[in-house]
Amino acid sequence: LIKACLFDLDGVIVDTARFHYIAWRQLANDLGFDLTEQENEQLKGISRMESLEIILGIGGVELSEDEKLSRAAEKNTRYLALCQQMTPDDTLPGVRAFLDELKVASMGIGLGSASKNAKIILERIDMLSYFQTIVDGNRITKGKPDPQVFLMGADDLDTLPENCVVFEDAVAGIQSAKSAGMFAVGIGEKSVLAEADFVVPGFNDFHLADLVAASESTVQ
Ligand code: G16
Ligand code: MG
Repeated sequence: LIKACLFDLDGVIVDTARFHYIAWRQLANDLGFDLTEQENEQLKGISRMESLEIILGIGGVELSEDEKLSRAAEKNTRYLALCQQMTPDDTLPGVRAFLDELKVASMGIGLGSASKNAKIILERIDMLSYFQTIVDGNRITKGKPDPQVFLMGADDLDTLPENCVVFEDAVAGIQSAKSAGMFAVGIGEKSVLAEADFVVPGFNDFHLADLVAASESTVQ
């Protein structure tokens, strides 16, 4: 029985993933190498400092701890400048309608994001009021694929993990949802999100009835 839905932010509610990529790629370029779109895929859902470590590994570059902090801060400044262009129209197609359906059905609604900028972004796209709880990068101590982010969300909503559904676009996020014991809906491509219980390309033409049908037909 589904009682609550927990949403990832980047790539699920809003397409900030492309801004993260632009800002990380610029950082890589500044250090003298490139970051491909495919390499960027492994950064999705991963915290800022962990992402930086992965990128430095790709480029074979070593930095001091101070330099890492200042490069990460620089990346975030660039990222937030790009996010300034966003408006409520940048909410991904079908998301608002789906959340309206959940509200009508009295479902719990929570956010589970690795981002420290989650609230700023939700405000920009005028979506903050939908969420009864926000678990973001400022609250968690263990990032995805650890289940902490979604377990905290379920707890905030007084809902058992088995009654929660997670919507995720990242491999690490699907793993996090599955280790939390939740039904995981992948947003994106089946080939990438193979560990999800169910995959849809997006929320367009996706309704609560489709979710219920999918969760009932999947043996967990
Ligand atoms: C997001 C992105 C990641 C990003 C992380 C931290 O997670 O997918 O690429 O590195 O947040 O973001 P920030 O630098 O804003 O704190 P999610 O979980 O919302 O997909
Ligand atoms: Mg994401």
